[in-house]
Amino acid sequence: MPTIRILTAVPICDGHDSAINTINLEFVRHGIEVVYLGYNRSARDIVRAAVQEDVVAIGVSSYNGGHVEFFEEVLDRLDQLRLKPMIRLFGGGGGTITRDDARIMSARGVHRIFFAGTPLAETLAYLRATYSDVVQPPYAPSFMGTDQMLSRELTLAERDSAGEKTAPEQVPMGSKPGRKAKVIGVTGPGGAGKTTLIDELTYRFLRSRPADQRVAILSHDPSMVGSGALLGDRATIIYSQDDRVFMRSLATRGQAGGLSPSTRRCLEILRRSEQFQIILVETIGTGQEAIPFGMEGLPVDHAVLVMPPDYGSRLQLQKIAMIDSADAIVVNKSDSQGSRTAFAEIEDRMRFNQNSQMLLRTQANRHRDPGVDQLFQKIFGGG
Ligand code: B12
Repeated sequence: MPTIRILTAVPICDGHDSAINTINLEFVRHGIEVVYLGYNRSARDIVRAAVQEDVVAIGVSSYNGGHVEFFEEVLDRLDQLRLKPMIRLFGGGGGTITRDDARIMSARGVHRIFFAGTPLAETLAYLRATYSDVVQPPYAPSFMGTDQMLSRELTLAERDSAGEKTAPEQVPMGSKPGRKAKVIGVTGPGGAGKTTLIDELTYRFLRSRPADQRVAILSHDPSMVGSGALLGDRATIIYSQDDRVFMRSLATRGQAGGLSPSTRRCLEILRRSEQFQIILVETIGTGQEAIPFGMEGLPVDHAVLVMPPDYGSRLQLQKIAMIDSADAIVVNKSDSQGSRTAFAEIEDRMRFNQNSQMLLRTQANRHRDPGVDQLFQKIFGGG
């Protein structure tokens, strides 16, 4: 049975995210993969993300009172992309969505509204009954070159890698091996700031490169027991809301080491699409033994290890395998206590390595950080 992948979000001018956070977790606990876009999101952002993530449905949690118009705008945008029948829209908003409103919304194409007091089991049963057997077929050639087509190729590759049923047609692998995109792998322990760093690098790419250049991001999150996953990096990577960015979230689906069983194929599809100058691959938070990139892992042009300053004692550093193979090691959160010591200890640890690695200090959570500028210059290179 295909894994159900949905996208959830809270509309623009709305910060009521506690309901959707609860609902997301319930879905994930029951095997659903949920791409969470966050709160205060426009209809345009929601539809762009739904396309790139190739979800079967969008769930919107709306409390700001503008639900009739907002849901309609989402549907209109899906319609413009010829996706309205394929990606369904459902949601809730407690007592702010009345039954009369829901009737209007339903007449305009909203698939289901959940009212105040609905048991979570009922929302889950709806997902299972409606989306369990949806097997997305490849797109018709008229979609060639669109993000829809590309993201469907990724879906088929993901399903094929997981041994799931795919549509009867062959799983496409893009065209010829094309112009080379530069591939940058970003890894490191959970909480080091990888996602924020990627957001800042993406911002620099958008700002400094010509408007016809695009960047792709393949981001990973861990699958939970029961095989659902909360794919939440889009909520942090705010520059993924730019049309020049194509972002896809992958769950690890039981594979150890930081990547997913389909990463290699997905990367190849992105490369062969010839749409991107740069492809960023972000692992989940990794452990000491993980070497997700390089000779033993996914081939990349540059492997970046992001370290938090609070890794523990100096002895811990001896055990982190990626320190030996990363091209760049970044000590992030350089404003935190201990970052100078961390920098010195890692520098010392790197002395034993034969290869020419670079060590940088960054503070990715502030704009215009000179350390991030330096990293960008070194690994993205000239336009
Ligand atoms: C909690 C809350 C807050 C918290 C929000 C915390 C957070 N991070 O979410 C705080 C205190 C911060 C807050 C602030 C505000 N709030 Co407020 N808030 C509420 C409150 C009390 C509960 C909403 C809630 O989370 N319910 C819990 C969920 C789990 O249950 P539920 O709502 O019944 O939803 C069910 C279904 O609808 C369904 N569902 C809901 N969403 C989805 C989505 C999907 C995909 C699915 C499948 C199902 C589903 O699942 C639930 C399960 O049964 C409501 C009043 C109320 N009783 O509804 C006001 C309410 C929504 N807030 C209101 C207002 C006005 C505000 C403020 C503007 C107040 C102010 N002047 O500052 C601010 C705005 C903040 C912002 N940035 O947007 C108004 C909105 C009025 C309107 N739209 O006409 C309400 C209705 C209160 C009122 N009666 O005036 N609020």
